[in-house]
Amino acid sequence: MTTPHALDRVRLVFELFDADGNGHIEPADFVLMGNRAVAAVPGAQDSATARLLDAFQQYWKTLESELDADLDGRISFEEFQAVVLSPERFDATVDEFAEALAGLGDPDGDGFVDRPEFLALMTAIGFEHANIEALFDAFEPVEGDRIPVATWADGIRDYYRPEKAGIPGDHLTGAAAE
Ligand SMILES: [Ca+2]
Ligand SMILES: [Ca+2]
Ligand SMILES: [Ca+2]
Repeated sequence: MTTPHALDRVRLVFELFDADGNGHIEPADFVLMGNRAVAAVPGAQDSATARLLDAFQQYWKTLESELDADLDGRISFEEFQAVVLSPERFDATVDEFAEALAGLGDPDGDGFVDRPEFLALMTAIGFEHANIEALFDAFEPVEGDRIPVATWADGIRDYYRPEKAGIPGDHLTGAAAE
């Protein structure tokens, strides 16, 4: 079953993926998002940057093959909503995306994502500042105001599972000041 929070997330994810805001998800949106994310972490390793760009490419290819029902090379919101019907078809893609994004947030490779990198990356992807801060806090940062890379990666995976409820990622939908 999906939950109201999950449906909010589906709408938000669609709007985020439609990075140029033209009402459809297309390859250009993923290029735009990838470039923004990479620019957000100037100190990132080339390998981490390349991995994220590949993950974005793979994400588009999976969306296209799974959801482009009318085969016009782009995903409308109607088409996108089918993502909730069988989210497991996206598991491998989301998994790699989650690892790649969280990994990019750890440029010094110590296994932790500091708040500034988290803020920069999530802002680049299109989330609102207050929501990002609330999400970071919900991940219960440890000493040094940082979170384990794995915590963030798990959070991304949960976020893309429509059946999940009461997760930290809910801070990304609606008002952040709860
Ligand atoms: Ca678009
Ligand atoms: Ca289409
Ligand atoms: Ca780090």
